[in-house]
Amino acid sequence: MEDCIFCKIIAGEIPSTQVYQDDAVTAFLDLSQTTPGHTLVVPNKHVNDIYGYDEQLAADVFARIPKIARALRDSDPEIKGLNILNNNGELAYQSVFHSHIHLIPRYNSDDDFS
Ligand code: DGP
Repeated sequence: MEDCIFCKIIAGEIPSTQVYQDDAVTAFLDLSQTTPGHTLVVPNKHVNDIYGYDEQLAADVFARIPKIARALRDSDPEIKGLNILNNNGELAYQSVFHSHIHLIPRYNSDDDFS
C-alpha cells in the first residue's frame, strides 16, 4: 500500500533491523524499544487492523508467533517473560495502521510499565 511505512519496511525500501521474514510475515525491531528486543510481527499483506484479517491470514500470522517468540527468548538468557499485544484503533493506542503484533521481552531488571 502506498505511503504505508510498514509496507515499505517489508519491501526493504526503508531500513529496519529485521529479525525474520518469510512469505507471510516480517518481524523487525520496534523503533521505540519498550524493552530491549521489542519486536513487531507484521503480515506482509497490508491490513489496517485485526478486523481486516480473513481466516487464512490469521492462521498464517498467528501460527508464526510461537516460533519468533522462542527465537527471541533464546537470543538472551536475561529474557524471563514476554508480553504479546496488538492495538486496534487510535483509542486503543494504534499509531501505525498496518496491523502488527508486539512481542515485548521482560527482564528482572524492568521498570514497571503499562
Ligand atoms: P502501535 O502504537 O501499536 O501502532 O505501534 C506502532 C509501533 O511502531 C510503535 O511502537 C513504534 C513503531 N514504529 C513506528 N514507525 C516505525 C519505523 O519506521 N520503524 C520501526 N522499526 N518501528 C516503527
